[in-house]
Amino acid sequence: MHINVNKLIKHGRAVFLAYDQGLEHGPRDLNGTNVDPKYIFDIALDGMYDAVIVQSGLAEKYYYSYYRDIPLVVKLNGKTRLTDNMPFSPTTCSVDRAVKLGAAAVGYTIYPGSPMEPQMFSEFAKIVEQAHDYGLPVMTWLYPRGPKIANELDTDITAYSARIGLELGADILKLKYNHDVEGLKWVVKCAGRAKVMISGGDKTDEHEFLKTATDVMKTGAAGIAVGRNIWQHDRPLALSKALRMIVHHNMSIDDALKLLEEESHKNGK
Ligand code: FBP
Repeated sequence: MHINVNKLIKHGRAVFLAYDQGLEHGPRDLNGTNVDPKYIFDIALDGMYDAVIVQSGLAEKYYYSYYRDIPLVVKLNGKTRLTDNMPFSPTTCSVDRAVKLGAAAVGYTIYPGSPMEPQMFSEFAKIVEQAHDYGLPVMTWLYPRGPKIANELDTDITAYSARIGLELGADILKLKYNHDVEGLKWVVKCAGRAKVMISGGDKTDEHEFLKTATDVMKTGAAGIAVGRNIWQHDRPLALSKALRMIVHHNMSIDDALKLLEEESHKNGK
């Protein structure tokens, strides 16, 4: 079966825009502007993102105006911050429904180290089988959490998570940045032919965010799957352009910061 990863990760590089935080974190992440999913789909379109990632509810109500222009990743599980349960993200959508919604890939979070790991592995195995039968790539969020995980950003743990994703059949791995360029090179090696994308994390200043992106792109990673650092920014399109130039064209941090300034003056967004 041919798995069509190239539709999302062209020439081995990609920038995805993630917007599942309304479920994962709740409205505390949102403001009067970015609370509207249309605002995020417009950033994905105008910012030329390689894919947009949402839960099925947002895909159903908003994606139809964008389906010709932006590949869609439908998240198939999710959880809230309102429970004290052990790290586990229940299924919220089937592969079949994601296909009907126009998905170019499906996404699933695994928490390696969670006492619920066996259940996540067996759910994930079914998802890989079903998605790959459709030729759809599977993107996996690998966020190590559980009693034996002292530091979820530890390089060995991140490398182990990457390997878990590869072994279980994921095509794209979404990992948190371990803040160690040399260590991340090892993580990317452990991921083998699965593509590594690094998540954006909490909103930070634009210099630090773009510097992280340039560091990540030195490691062999495929790109960045970012949410809050873009759509909580007051000039999301200018920042998106700078990010895209770093990921797709190896732009230096100094040139990216210059570009950000120029773009901000041009259109104010
Ligand atoms: P950000 O770039 O905003 O950090 O988004 C990345 C992401 O993986 C989201 O897709 C998800 O909602 C969130 O992080 C979950 O992070 P956590 O489990 O740490 O709250």
